[in-house]
Amino acid sequence: MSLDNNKELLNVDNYSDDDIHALEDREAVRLRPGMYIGATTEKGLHHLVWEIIDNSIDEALAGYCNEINLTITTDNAIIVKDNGRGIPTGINEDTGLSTIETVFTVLHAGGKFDSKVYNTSGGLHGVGATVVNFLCEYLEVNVYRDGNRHYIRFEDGGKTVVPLNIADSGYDFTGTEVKFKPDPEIFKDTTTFDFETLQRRIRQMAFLTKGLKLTIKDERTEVYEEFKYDGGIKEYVNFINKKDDNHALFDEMIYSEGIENISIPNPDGSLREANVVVEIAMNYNNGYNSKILSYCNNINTTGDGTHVDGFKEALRRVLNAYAKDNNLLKSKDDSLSQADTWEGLTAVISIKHPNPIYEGQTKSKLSNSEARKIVSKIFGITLKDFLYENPSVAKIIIDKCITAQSARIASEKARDVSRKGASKSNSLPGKLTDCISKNAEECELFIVEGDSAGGSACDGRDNKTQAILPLRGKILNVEKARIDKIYGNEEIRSMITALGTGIHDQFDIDKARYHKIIIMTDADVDGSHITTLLLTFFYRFMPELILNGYLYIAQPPLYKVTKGKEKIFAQDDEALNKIKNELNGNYEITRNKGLGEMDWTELRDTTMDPNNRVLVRVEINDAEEANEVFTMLMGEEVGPRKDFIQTNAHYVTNLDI
Ligand code: 1YM
Repeated sequence: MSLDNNKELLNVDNYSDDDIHALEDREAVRLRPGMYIGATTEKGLHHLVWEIIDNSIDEALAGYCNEINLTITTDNAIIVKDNGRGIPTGINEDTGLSTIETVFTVLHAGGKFDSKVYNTSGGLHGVGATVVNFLCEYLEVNVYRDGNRHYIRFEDGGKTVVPLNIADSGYDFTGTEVKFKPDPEIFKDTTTFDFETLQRRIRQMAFLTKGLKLTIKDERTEVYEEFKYDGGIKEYVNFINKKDDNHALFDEMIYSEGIENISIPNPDGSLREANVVVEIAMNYNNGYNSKILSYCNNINTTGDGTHVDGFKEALRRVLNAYAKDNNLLKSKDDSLSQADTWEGLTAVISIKHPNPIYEGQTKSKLSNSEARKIVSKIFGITLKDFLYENPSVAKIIIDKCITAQSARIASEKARDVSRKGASKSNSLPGKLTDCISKNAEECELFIVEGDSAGGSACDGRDNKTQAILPLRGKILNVEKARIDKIYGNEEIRSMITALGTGIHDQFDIDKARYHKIIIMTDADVDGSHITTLLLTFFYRFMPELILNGYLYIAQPPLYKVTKGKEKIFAQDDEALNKIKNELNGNYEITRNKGLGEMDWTELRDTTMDPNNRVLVRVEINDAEEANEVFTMLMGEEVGPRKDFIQTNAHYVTNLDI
């Protein structure tokens, strides 16, 4: 739709500057929706819901609302309803429009109508209700206030079709209800909402806002769920722990909350005072992994950042001080390292910050330096008090840390040995067939199941940019092994050295020797198991690799069609059907189970050649989702795991590269 078309809709005699301005905003948003909601993919579609819910959450954080209801209707519209004060119904001085119409039709850059203290919006720019309206087929608002129901309706990307009016009266409650249907002309990929995506985020918001009741109803399937956690993030920690088979080392939850006042700059350069709110819950289980989920303003900071640094700093500092004071360390010099204090740790860190700054490629890492000090101080005091008030629990924690420390020291010795051993020859693992180029950006590492497929891959590769690392048999399950055993594992060691990045706290993405790491396994149960184990390893030890989009899964063709001497490979069922239609009769179809069923030229042409192959990029949008997924993947049932690896679209995206 062009601007000219819209001008026709105005009364040309008396259109005002404001009208023109509103139209320009609408055009700008509809022309480049990605700038406002990230993308017009399924993710962008769901972003619309977060924008509207955020206004309700804000009302809850302000203390006026204790229930939010989300409904997905049978025709894929969304209804969000809250029991807050209701959007004010008067006229806005600046716009001359009603406040309600202003909230939904004026782009408020710079926060003129942004009364929000904390920008809780799902990541991007907190662009709010107006952008949602501009991207919808229709949007209608019911505001219950002063006993009346105030109604307004917009259509065709935010044009007011029913002006604000009092529809009826006699209500004894207040609140806001927004119903909207995304415009399929904008959301070309899909306009179908995913129940699980919405449900997961609703549950997360319920954990992060204690006492707030959130409900979700899917009228397409008649599923209804309620979430309300009076214990807030304490219940979140228990929920995370319940998902795997570890048990808590003690019943007590360590819980810390506090507020600190800071000065933040206004747009005009002056300063204003505002509060940073900190909330942390943690405990330990008998496992080896740490699960630290972090949030800023209810947004999952998957890249962690200064709030998490402050937490880790305080944890190490206070545990060391307590251990020394109570003579619990073997020798006075053997301080616990940060990583020694993480084994079996589950923690949720949630801060509210009036002026958060995010960095990193995915803008998911908090970088405000004062957040580190504030979290470290507030949590440090709580932890110290907790340890002195619960000496028997303190002993359990310190013992756990000391065990981790011994394992670490043992593994460092093992690593030294392997380093010395390696430095005699080339420091790269012997099994690696490296590529010629040293420009990591163009280099690819294929991690291949088995020596024979490894051989074909070596023959079929482009030796300038493609390196091959064959793995023998199954790799260690890092979910179930402790750190010294992991470092001692031959297959894992050769992956670490080939990649060049180091792992854990020594990880450095800039040292990656390849920007594409491609897992290539057979399309059978063993193959998907190996893929799972590798994904788990990368997720636990090098999550940055995934966050930066370096990890891929190769997709060998599923079928081979033979007709006489001719062989044709089909990527999937769709491709197979096409081939069947083209060939008339007299062909044989076999399912391609292993990489070994192709010779090296076939492997090259179908699976390795960048011009032909299909790769799946591994993505993790949300650490909680990933934790859930990995627990499921590591379960005993092969069926769901296999389905997941082959079909899960949330977690992996298909790319034709
Ligand atoms: C389903 C979406 O938008 N609820 C909502 C929004 C507002 C208020 C209450 C509100 C805010 C204030 C005062 C205030 C908004 N008001 C505005 C603005 N639910 C939903 N509930 N009274 C009511 O912040 O002072 C923007 S959002 F700008 F009009 F104040």
